[in-house]
Amino acid sequence: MKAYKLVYFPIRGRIEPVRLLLVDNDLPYEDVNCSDGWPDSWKPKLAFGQVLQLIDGDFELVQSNTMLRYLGRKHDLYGGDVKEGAHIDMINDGVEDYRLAYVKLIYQNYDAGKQEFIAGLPAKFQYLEKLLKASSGAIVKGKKTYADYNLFDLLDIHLLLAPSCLDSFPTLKAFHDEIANRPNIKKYRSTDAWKKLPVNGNGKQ
Ligand code: 0HH
Repeated sequence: MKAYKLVYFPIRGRIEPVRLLLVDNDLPYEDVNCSDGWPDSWKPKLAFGQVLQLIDGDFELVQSNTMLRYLGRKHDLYGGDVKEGAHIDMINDGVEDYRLAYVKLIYQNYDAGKQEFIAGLPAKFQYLEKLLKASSGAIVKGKKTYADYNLFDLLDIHLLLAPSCLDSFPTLKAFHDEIANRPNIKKYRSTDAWKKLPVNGNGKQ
């Protein structure tokens, strides 16, 4: 199979869930660093002037959640019927809401807002805990979904911000542990290159 190309800055950022999906499912990809020549050589070529971008042969996509859904449809990670697909989308949209709040904290209000943000996490995570508990600890019971990787990454970056944030959420903690320990993902996350990769573009995490 031809390798996907992932165009982005050398950070985890919004591309990490896409990378994790590809890694876990043995789908080859190569990273293309857009720092060289940013913005002049890149912005005019990108549909909304922003990365990330996925290149699949002659097909180019931007928008991180669109990419996840595209890969989900292509590689059987979108549930078994329209209702399962909608359930997966619903959780992914919830993850996006929580990611936007995190991104706002990181880039706009880190020092002044961190403690209040952390204090508000249980009120958010209780919903995700309940949703996963209702499906035996998964987004869809017994199936991998594209949203697994987005939820995993969301939990992962929040654990960096607040290491005890999942202590009261055993279902979310088990979900995070299970994905972190899948062989391909464990190997990918154990490399020096991955450990050195900044989480966000401003060095905060
Ligand atoms: N809705 C889009 C999506 O989900 C949002 C994309 C987006 O915000 O795909 N793209 C940003 C880059 S992600 C962008 O293109 C934020 C990370 C910024 C890190 C930059 C520095 C890294 C240095 C190592 N931003 C550039 C722009 O808008 O001109």
